[in-house]
Amino acid sequence: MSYTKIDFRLYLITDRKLLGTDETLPATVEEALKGGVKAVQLREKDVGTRELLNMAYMLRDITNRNQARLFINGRVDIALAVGADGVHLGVTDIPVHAARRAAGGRMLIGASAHSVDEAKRAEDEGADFVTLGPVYETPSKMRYGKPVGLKTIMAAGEEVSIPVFAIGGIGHERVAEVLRAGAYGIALISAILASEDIKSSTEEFMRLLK
Ligand code: 3NM
Repeated sequence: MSYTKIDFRLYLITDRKLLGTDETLPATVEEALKGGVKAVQLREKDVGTRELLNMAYMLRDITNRNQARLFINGRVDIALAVGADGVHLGVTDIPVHAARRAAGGRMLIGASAHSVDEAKRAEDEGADFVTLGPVYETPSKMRYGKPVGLKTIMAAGEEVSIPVFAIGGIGHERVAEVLRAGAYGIALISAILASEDIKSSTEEFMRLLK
């Protein structure tokens, strides 16, 4: 099986609410890119369409300059408008099959899954990869439900053919075990965006994922 389309193992998701008052999202993402991250998902759920579009243009510019991929959470229209590499869809967004029909082969589609069944459905509908979690308790995110644990990552490895990114509470100390459980990569927010030194935190993840 070929995963050549998914040429990254670390998937950084944004949440500008975690940034300090003197930090901006573009500058912070750029630090992570300098640290080696090659895929960024713009996920800012509470902003209006035009503000989101502006953020997307800014991140497109920065990710292009750093040869990194850009995904837009939930919004196929914005992803197409800014020439993003892909879209990332949650279970209440436009379904994967409809996004695939709209975007054809022009865009990568990532999908959020919270169980092996959801991951399988995403694959059947045409997703290129899934995030699966929350694997661990994640302080900000009890809203994602109870942790699904490593056993769900292991089960997905048996039943799902597209790459699975473990998400939810992933820090440096968890990388080895999620990879051992069969995850292709990791997706995360706070272990990079809330760290004191964004670039060196990212570099450490890159080293652990080698
Ligand atoms: N999705 P952190 S958990 C955005 O389980 C998101 O689908 C999840 O943040 C899911 O790396 C999550 O700070 C939050 O734990 C990830």
